[in-house]
Amino acid sequence: MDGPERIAILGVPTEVGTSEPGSVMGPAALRTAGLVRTLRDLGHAVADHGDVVPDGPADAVGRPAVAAWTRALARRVEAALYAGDLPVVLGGDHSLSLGTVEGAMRHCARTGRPLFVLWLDAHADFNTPETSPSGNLHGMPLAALCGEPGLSDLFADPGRPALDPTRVHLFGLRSIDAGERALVAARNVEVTDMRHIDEFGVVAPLRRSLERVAAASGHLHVSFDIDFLDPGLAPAVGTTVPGGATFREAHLIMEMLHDSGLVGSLDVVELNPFLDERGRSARVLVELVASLFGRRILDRPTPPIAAVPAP
Ligand code: 6HN
Ligand code: MN
Ligand code: MN
Ligand code: MN
Repeated sequence: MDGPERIAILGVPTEVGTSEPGSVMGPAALRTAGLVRTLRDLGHAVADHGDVVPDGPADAVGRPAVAAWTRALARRVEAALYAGDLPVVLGGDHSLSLGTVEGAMRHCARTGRPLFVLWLDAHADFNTPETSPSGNLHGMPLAALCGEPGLSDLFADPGRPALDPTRVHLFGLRSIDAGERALVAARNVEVTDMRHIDEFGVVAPLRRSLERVAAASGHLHVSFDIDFLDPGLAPAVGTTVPGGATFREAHLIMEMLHDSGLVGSLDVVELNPFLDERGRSARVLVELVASLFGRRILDRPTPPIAAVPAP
């Protein structure tokens, strides 16, 4: 992202991955809060492609429904990237990232660029059907993408190559279930938890991650779960966890992501407008997405990585 982008907006009104209804309204709320207009005002060429339609019967539930969304969205994201667009996917619960990341993986397989995933979330979303306490699929997308057993039926091709878990960075983690915790450690997923952020801030861990992506000429997919933010700032989510990111932390992350020029695709997920207070969570998300796409206070670019002390 080093100038005006061609942005493809894709709405994914689904809540089949969660037991709390309401995130089906997420894409509409983000549009109502002015996401498209805001990105256009920043000078980008924005095409709103409307809402994705899942493959298969409209009344599917459970895993077949998640699989239907995954298939449809993966195709749409792959096509957008192939066309040179930067897909911005509006959710919808976090199970939709199965489709976004799968689409980005197929694109990266074609271009030969490695895919890196920055997962801004209170949760790890690395449960399997074995480890999940809730059975909700929005708690499992990363495990499925990384090829953990019991989830391959969610993809069009059950033999698809797995996402490399060592290229996944969990950022903002503060709620993790026992089984997924063991799995995250065993797979060497990179984790910046809230304690780390409290002790060292967001800059050092994010810079190191971005340096790694840059050195590999990678495609960075950012998956932004609204519960990464503190519930006092963004209450509109069914899985709030206290002690989330402040506006200033999140804002700085977005500015750094913009300046990196590395973001190739974005999900904004888990907004549940039914739980919002006069639209404020949706508006906060629009502000943050604007910063990721180049809104800035002054023209002060991110200083070089050398300014951050090594660990
Ligand atoms: N999310 N770990 C819990 C579960 O049910 O597996 C919560 C998952 C939250 C999902 O953040 O998208
Ligand atoms: Mn560019
Ligand atoms: Mn979450
Ligand atoms: Mn999540």
